[in-house]
Order: sequence, then C-alpha cells, then structure tokens
Amino acid sequence: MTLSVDRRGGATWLTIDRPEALNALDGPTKEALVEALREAAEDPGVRAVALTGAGRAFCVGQDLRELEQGYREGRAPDFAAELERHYAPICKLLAGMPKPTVAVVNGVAAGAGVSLALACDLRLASDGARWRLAFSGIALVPDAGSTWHLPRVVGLSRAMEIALLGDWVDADQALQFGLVNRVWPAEDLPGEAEAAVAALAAGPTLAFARTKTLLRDHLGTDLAGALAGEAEAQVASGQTKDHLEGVTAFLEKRPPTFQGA
Ligand code: T3D
Repeated sequence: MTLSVDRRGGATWLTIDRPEALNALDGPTKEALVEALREAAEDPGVRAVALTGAGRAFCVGQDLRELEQGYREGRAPDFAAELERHYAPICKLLAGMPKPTVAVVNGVAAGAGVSLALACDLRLASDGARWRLAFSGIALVPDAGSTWHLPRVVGLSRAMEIALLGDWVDADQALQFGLVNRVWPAEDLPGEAEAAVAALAAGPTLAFARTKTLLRDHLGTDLAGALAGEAEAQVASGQTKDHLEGVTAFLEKRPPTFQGA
C-alpha cells in the first residue's frame, strides 16, 4: 500500500508512503487517497484528518515517471480526465471535509503536493520543509485547486511570486508569507503535530464544520450574506450537545468534553 491510514483516537492520519519517489502521486496512491478521504468524511467517529508523507518529503506532486512513456512518444497525458478523476475529488474532499484537516508538512512539497497542503485547513511544518509550486517548470498552470487556494492563503501578490518566479520557499519564508501556520524543528514536528491534531479531534466537530463552511463561503459573500449565514449556522450550533456542554463546563469552571455531536 502506498497510503497508510491510521486511526489515532478521534483522528485519521493519512501518510503517503512512497519515500523512494519522495511521495510522488501515482495512480494507486491517488485512488487510495480519494477512498480514504471519502471514508474519513463519512465516518462520524473521525473528527480530524491529518495528511503527511513518509521519509524526507511531504509530497512532490504528480508522479512524472508514471507518465514517462507517453511523453517519450510525444504525447501529453489526458489532463481533463486525470484532473476530474483524481485531483478534483481529492481537492474537494479535503476542502469540504466536515472536520478539521491538517497538512503535516515534514519535508519537501512540490507541484500537486503543494496543492494538497493548500486544500487543508492548517499547515504545520518542519523547519526543513521547503515548497515549490513547480508547475511552471514543466510549462503547466498550477492545478488541483491551487489557483483558488494559494491567493486566498497568501494573498495575490505572494501567489503571483510563488507561481511565476518559481523559487523554493523555505520554512522562514513560508511562515512570513502565511503559507504555513506553525513551524517546528524537524525532531519536534511529530509530537507537536500529534498534539495539535488530537486537540482538534477533541473539539466541537459540528461547530468546526460550520465554521469552515462559513469562512470558505464568506470569502465570496457580502456582509449581509455573511451575517445571514452566521445566524443560520448559529441556530444549528446552538442546538448541539456540545454547545450545552461548553456552556455548562464554563459555568462549572471545568474544561469541556466535546462529543462531536
Ligand atoms: O495530471 C496532471 O494534472 C499533472 C499535474 C502535474 C502537477 C505536478 O505535480 S507536476 C510534478 C511537480 N513536481 C516536480 O516537478 C518535482 C520534481 N522533483 C524534483 O524537482 C526533485 O526531485 C526535488 C527537488 C523535489 C528533490 O530533489 P532531490 O535531489 O532531493 O531528490 P531526487 O534525487 O531528485 O529525487 C529522489 C527520487 O524521487 C528520484 O528517484 P530515483 O531517481 O532515485 O529513482 C526522483 O526521480 C524521484 N522523484 C522526485 N520527484 C518525482 C519523482 N518521481 C516521480 N515524480 C516526481 N514528481
């Protein structure tokens, strides 16, 4: 298997496991990702999803060797079919996941690997992680949702810089750009990320899901629409067991125990 799926408490950890190819995405890995993400989305017992890579890389995007024969024969792949079959579902499943998603960027991220990280809600990285969008290096446009996510994450000017100049972005720059949320020394990343993901998995999952939807949707909404959306989501959130527990815990001066319900 080129994708390992581990349940750790309330969280599912997905580890792309092709270290010899720096976790490049071949067909079976993409199929496995789609399936694992679907299962995580549908399973109410899964309350957070983490995506990481085995070995020294996070993910270097499309497996270019898989496409080698066609290119040698002078043929580009059927991008429309490939994007529809794998990359669009992976991007939609990550972005639309009704629970928090975290990219744990343990090493190099390139091409569609950057797109995957961008589709997650949070990016926690090692100080050795470096990033390159890489599409321009092979005369392609950024895909797998990165033209949508990147300017929203880092702003249009930085997105242009990352996409057009194509330089490597190191950990310090990634923090400065807002591309990552937190950076730790490589040896601390596993423990810190585990704790952060566990905390998210112990959170108010339904409120998190609505928060994600509101934040994403309201990037394209006027204020009146956002206020209406918040009101609707708040009515629903107010009816959850977790809301009652949160307020009760506050009144009783104890930490809340959320059930994700
Ligand atoms: O269908 C579509 O829509 C197409 C979408 C395309 C989007 C994409 O994602 S295109 C791919 C974008 N990624 C890249 O361009 C990255 C290519 N890789 C590199 O530039 C370098 O490998 C790195 C700078 C990331 C790392 O360099 P280095 O020197 O540390 O390692 P290396 O020796 O180059 O790589 C180690 C192995 O990983 C090597 O295998 P080998 O020769 O030891 O058997 C290398 O071929 C393999 N590898 C790295 N990247 C890929 C890959 N194998 C397949 N596909 C890759 N993308």
